Amino acid sequence: MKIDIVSIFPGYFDVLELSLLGKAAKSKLVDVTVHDLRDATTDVHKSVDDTPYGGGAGMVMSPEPWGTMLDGVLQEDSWLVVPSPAGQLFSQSLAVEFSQAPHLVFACGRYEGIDQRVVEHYRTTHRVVEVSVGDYVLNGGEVAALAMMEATVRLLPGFMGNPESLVEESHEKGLLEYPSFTKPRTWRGLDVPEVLLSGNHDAIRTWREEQSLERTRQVRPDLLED
Ligand code: 6GU
Repeated sequence: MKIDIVSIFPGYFDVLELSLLGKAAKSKLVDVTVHDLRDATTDVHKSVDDTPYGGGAGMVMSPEPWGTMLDGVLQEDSWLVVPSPAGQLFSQSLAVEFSQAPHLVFACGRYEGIDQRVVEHYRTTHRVVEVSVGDYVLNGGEVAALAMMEATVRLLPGFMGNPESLVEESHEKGLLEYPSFTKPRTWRGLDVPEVLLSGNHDAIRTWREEQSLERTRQVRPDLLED
């Protein structure tokens, strides 16, 4: 899979070298390129933003540098992902969809966002998704893009040593994951649940399903609604 990222803070993505994603890049599973939006500006100050029409606080990113940059980066089969607190909520199912895309382009805005005509324009030629990573406010799309990339790339065939661990984990079945334990059997007076030592695989599976359901009921009852 090919991923391009456009940002005014390309240094944010240096962490990709250290993380799991670095492994994926080395093994040629993904090919990530980071672009500095300021390279698409034409004025001496390399300005990328301006005051909002209609007034109000903050600055809005100008459409011109975005248009110049995205015209160069987008291919016919690219999906344009625009991180935005006003987007649809990112989810495991969207990560699965992203992992099946041939080319993802993340357009990371700062300030009060990007002039909305950029999304409107590219919607006429490409699949464009405005995505939020949760109901809280970040300063820009960079951290959100990193989270979405990590969730996506680990789903690529060949990324996981053991693909079974993908099936069992939180959210893959719409429930939270059951609790996990390892040695020692007793730690600070706390014992590992007896059933996990029983060797009875049916009993273990049933216990884990119950724990998953109970955790979800306690912490995320909204996930049980449908
Ligand atoms: Cl994608 N961007 C920003 N700026 N804030 C957010 C977000 C994205 N998702 C949640 N909050």
